[in-house]
Amino acid sequence: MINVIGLGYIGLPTALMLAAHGWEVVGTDYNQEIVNTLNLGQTTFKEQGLDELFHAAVKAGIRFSEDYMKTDTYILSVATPYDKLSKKIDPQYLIKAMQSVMKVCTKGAIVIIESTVSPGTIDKQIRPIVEAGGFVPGEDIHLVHAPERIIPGNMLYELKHNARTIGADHLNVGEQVKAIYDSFCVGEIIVTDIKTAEMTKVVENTYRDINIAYANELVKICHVDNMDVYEIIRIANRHPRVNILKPGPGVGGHCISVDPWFLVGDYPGLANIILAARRINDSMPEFVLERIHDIMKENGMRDVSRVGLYGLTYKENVDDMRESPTLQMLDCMEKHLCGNLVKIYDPMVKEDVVANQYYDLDTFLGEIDFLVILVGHKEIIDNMHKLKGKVVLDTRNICDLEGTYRL
Ligand code: SAJ
Repeated sequence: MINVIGLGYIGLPTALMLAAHGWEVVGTDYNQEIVNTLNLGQTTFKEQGLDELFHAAVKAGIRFSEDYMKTDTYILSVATPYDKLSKKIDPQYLIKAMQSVMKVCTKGAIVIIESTVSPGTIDKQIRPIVEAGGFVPGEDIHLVHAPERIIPGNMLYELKHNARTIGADHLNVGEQVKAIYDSFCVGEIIVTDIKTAEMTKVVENTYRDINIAYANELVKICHVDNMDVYEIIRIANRHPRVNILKPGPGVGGHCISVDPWFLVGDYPGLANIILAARRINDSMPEFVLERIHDIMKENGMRDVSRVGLYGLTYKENVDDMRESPTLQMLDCMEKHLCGNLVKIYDPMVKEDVVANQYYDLDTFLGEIDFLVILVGHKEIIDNMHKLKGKVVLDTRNICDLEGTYRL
């Protein structure tokens, strides 16, 4: 039996996938609401194909509980937030989960950590918990790091097709864990040591952050001399060895905007490009605000309440708002007392998270003259024709209406 601990964005799909592929699975979460919702037959977040997989897993016998199980295999996919001040990882949930596992597990158990951690965390913070439990790590209890790599919006496809890394102390344990993932994953599975697996995961997300920062820096450079950054990137990317990512209003989400800080925090003075990239990406929400201000001026607009921000989530077609550039923009706007005046709308977010009400697209568009597209949800792409006659600032380069402003 596999006990998957932490039923969030990663743990839930992983647990469901395992159950749908023949494993006996119990999903555990300390959050009673999540467990209750799942036990009532509903999923807890939106993701392409998740509901179908959920039903298949339920049919296959998956169970959900607040309790940890006595078994031989655990997968830990709990949140690993970072401390905004120190910019270091905060492993409190992982530590608590590990301590709870130690109370129920027996000799020979394998504990697979999927949560992203900064390099060295498992050695420094998790091994001692195994020892405190009266076990010898690597002999009685086997620690494994199998960092998740799936992208929100296309999680289930990537869970099946992406290559994976498995870090273990002993090759035979790595191979044993590989066999578990092999049951549903057709991608390559690479077995290595734990620290290499930890570092590789952080390096991947940092690479993407740096590449996006380059695109965002180009936006600012091109803006000075009125050059078309999108055309420049499009042509540059025709070079066989160039692939610049897309500029945007900033980098959000709980991964790309967080993981690079682990390297900055642990290697100050060395992680220089990484730090510069973080700063560039973090400066984008303010850059967008400056653009809004300039465009209002150019069009003789004064009334902030006729400005509408489209998109609250950190990226398109997901319902996750963590570290979202729009929320960062609203923070800056609050300082200028206009954050609660602008209209905000996001079809993926059903709760009233900011001062604004929830609108449908038509009502929202009816109340504004100036639309700022911050997230390229499918809904807005399908309804571009409704934007005719409005001033539009498109931060995602998805709108082809004449006269549209871009970054
Ligand atoms: N973004 C841009 N321009 C781009 C691509 C993204 O501005 O060209 C922005 C997005 O709008 C978003 C942020 O960057 O605000 C991050 O989005 P993303 O789609 O790049 O990545 P995440 O955070 O959804 O998922 C990443 C993935 N990592 C990599 O691609 C290296 C995923 O594979 C990881 O599993 C995930 O982080 C994670 O959990 O670590």
